[in-house]
Amino acid sequence: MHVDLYERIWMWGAGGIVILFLGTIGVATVSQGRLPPSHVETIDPQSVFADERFAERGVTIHPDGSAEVIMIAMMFNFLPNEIRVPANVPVTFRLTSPDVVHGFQIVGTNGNTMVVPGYVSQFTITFDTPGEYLITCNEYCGLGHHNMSATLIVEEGA
Ligand SMILES: [Cu+2]
Repeated sequence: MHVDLYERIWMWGAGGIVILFLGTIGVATVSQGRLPPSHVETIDPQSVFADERFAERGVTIHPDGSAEVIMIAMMFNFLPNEIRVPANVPVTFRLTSPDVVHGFQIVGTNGNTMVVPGYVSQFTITFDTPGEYLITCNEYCGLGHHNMSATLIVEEGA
């Protein structure tokens, strides 16, 4: 079958772009630890506040030194609104929403997830630079979306 030369060039060009994009994702996955959110755990969005997993919110330090943060993202706030975690230990964030889809982005870090009603979003991250970090909602969630933020304070380890 005859394929025109220009057609052939475009086909190889388009194929090359696909390989370049997939390669970029592959390199970022391996070298920067970028992973899609993969924690599938469901929750009834109507009873988030009564659910024992989210009844008590805040930071828990486990005996092995790692930390766990329980947080609710809702219109138009994060509960709790200010959290303190130690540096250089794995910090596991567990989030859910009682209303609409929100975002949870720790600005300047790799910590970023969607918070979808009906699901528990979970990811683990280690902060090696102490300081104050801004947490923002990066999914448009309504009229107060631009005010939806929280503060993360990473403290020097003991
Ligand atoms: Cu929001």
